[in-house]
Amino acid sequence: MLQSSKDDGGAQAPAIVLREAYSAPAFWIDTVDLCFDLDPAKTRVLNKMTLRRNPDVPAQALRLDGEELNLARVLVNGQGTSFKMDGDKLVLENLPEGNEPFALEIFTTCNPGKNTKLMGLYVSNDSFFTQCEAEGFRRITYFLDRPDVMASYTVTLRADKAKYPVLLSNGNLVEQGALEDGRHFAKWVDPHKKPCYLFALVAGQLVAREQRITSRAGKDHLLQVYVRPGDLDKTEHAMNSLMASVAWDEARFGLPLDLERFMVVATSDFNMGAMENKGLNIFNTKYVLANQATATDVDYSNIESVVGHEYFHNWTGNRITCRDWFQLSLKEGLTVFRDQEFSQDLCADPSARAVKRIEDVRVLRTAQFPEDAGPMAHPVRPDSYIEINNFYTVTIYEKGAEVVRMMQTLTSRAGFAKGMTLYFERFDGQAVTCDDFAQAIADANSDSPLAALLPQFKRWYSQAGTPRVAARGEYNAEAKTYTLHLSQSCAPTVGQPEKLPFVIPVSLGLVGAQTGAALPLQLQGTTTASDSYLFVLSQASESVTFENVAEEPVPSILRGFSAPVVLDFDYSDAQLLTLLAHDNDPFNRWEAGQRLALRSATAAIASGNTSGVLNDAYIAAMRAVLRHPTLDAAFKELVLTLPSETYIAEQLDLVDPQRIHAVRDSMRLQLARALFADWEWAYAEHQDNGAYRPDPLSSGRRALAGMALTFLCLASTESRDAVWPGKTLQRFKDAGNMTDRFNALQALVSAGHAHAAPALARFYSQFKDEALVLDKWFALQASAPDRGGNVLPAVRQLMTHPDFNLRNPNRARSVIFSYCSGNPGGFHRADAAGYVFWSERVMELDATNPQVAARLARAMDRWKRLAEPYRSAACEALKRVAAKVDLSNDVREVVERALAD
Ligand code: B3K
Ligand code: ZN
Repeated sequence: MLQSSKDDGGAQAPAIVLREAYSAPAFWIDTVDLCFDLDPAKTRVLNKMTLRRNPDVPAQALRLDGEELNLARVLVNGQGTSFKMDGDKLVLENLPEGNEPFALEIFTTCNPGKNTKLMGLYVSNDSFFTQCEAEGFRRITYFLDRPDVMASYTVTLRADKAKYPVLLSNGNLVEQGALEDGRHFAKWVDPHKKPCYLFALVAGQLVAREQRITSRAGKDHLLQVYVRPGDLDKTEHAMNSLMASVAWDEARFGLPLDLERFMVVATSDFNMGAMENKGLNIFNTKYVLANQATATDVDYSNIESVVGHEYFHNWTGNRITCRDWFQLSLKEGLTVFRDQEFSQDLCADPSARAVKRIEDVRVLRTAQFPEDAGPMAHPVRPDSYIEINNFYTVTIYEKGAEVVRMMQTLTSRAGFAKGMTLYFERFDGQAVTCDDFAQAIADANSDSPLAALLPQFKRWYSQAGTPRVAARGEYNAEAKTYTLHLSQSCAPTVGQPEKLPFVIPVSLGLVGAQTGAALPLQLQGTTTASDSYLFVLSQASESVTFENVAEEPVPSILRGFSAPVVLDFDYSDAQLLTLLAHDNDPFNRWEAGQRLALRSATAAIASGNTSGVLNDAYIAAMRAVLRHPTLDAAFKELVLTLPSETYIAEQLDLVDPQRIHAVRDSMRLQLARALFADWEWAYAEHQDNGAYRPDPLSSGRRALAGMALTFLCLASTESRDAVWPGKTLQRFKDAGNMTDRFNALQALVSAGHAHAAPALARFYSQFKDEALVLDKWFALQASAPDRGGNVLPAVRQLMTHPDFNLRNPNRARSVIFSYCSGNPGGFHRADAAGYVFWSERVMELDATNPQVAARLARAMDRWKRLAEPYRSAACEALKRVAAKVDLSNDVREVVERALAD
């Protein structure tokens, strides 16, 4: 289906873009002078460029990208010229010959008020915003819309002064003033060359929190966070996060802020989280606005990492950008790695760092591993795509970050920093490739295993799929040696039937099986020992032997999750309990608990017996963790969280979502009941009465208290005991911050207690004017545990609520995605009604916003592993969507890949 051929209707099938087909642009655009007359119904754009032919490319016509534009005029060196249209492209054949620069002037209009795709120039709440990455600039003017064309921009904005008092674009404000008829203008010059995907403008009624800072080098900068009037009291945390980001990049990588003014603007209509436009980041309000009354600890921490992420793009992405979109992970993987490191470095103690690492790995495993095993599997550097927006994936972002992390592991923290310095020395101001990046890191570390194995290491960029590492241990009690045998494999993925071995850094430790002591690791043939050892697995199978191993060890393998692989080791329950109690690597300590729970879950799913799933030893171990005198509360909360339904499903060849749901529910109830007194203790012990602070320590305490409340409500509701539900309702009413309030509400909803309905009603009336809080209210109901099929009717009802708005991506996600992707027990219905709902919503959304629709379409990625009757019903729903005639390329690519053999 994916060939570029005519289909039955005679329409052109979507074109496949191939990485191998890259060729340099035939023209360079050196300068761009844009003048906007902003009007929601008809915005006029005058685009004056200087171009020159690329001498390295044979002479040819200029083919400019455009989309949904009305073309009024084209002038070359001030003269009218002939042009033609080839589909959406504007083709100019009669351009001056030779390599001299020439002027091209293009005048177009567009309709931002009708732009429901939220790509290009659009209107949100009576203000103008832009989103150009990946290919939105062509919806603003005709251009070479590709990241390797970098130009200097001057932008003049003109608009009605009363309606649009604030006029912003990239760079520095050089001039502003009044015009006739109540209009005004502002002129901006960006001192840095940039690809057009980093262009931005904003115009509207906005107010800013401002902060002046001085860099280490003594330069002054102005930081601004723009929001709607009334939201200023929610900008302090974003500003603090921005200041922390500026300081961190200077301290850790020697990368200073390169602009006099750095602006962040929030909008409530945004397709994703945020966008790193040069000097003018545009954010979803969800990742800017927070105060303790409206935002939870999780919101605070997301804001910190997204503000960091976009800021770090200023160097990794903006100063050095991607040659083409296949190199997307060059900026995204690296920048995710940087924001992860930033959040970890902000943690005061090692256990909080470990918590962040575990959270990141949880995302990787529950979202990226399934992607790697499903129909949309692609390498970190893909080889082809139909719609690039479909490739802003967890593979490009999170697996890409793991690849960069492995480079750091193989070169050391200091070595990696040296590599980054070399990368900027070589490529600052250029559009480059993933190969260029890896080469720079390796060249700066010529003695490292990365340099020795670079071509093989780069298979992480070219081969899709999650490798599996199988390990087996042998202890020789007489010789006091321990040998670990490791082998690797990787299942075929779409278009890649055979895989070659990867370079896999395996961080190792040994824990005494009897004593629980950390055993020193002394590699055979060496004389020194250390607490852990980095083994670099590069062959299909290899072994490593340690000497002077005093007692039989339990191996602690893949410490800190040193590589994005699945580890198979046939641990006994006793061994896992030893690691859970004693491993000094917190990641593997957590992992041991997850393995134990997973083992019980899969056994119960196989046998169909849902009672008494967890054994006494596991429960005792969980009690010991919960009551542990020194472990951090956030870490305890992670250990006591059972593996998610999605993660459990990933371990099975045949997935019965209802069975998984029933087993996990029963495990939760068992934990609630067996540890009832411990949960009461934990709740009492983790109350904070001081001022609210969203730091890791206090948010960990709130998270554990919230978990305790959830379990207490659950057990009490089942046994019809009114005490804890009553206390929870009181907590909900009295809470001094949104985290505690929402945790209490969630506890009542997830227990299905009668107090839930009045609490939800009260919550709504209290927060009906807070859009982001209403999103939580919608999402909580759409992801509530299903009881007798009640969630789907509730979701349909929510869609008729006066505050529901399909056009607002946050609201659509809070209801539709929360149900289809976040509520497996409610979604996978034997009567197929969940899938019918999904297909209706995908088609409905596709008509206005294909990008958001294509995200929703991904909810069915793993349909082929479903048991009957789910499998056939899912297939039918996919076919229904695929059969729609005017489907976008975005959704078509996703559903056709899902249906392909
Ligand atoms: N670079 C943007 C993502 C753009 C998505 C376009 N479909 C945000 C980020 O990763 O920082
Ligand atoms: Zn990014």
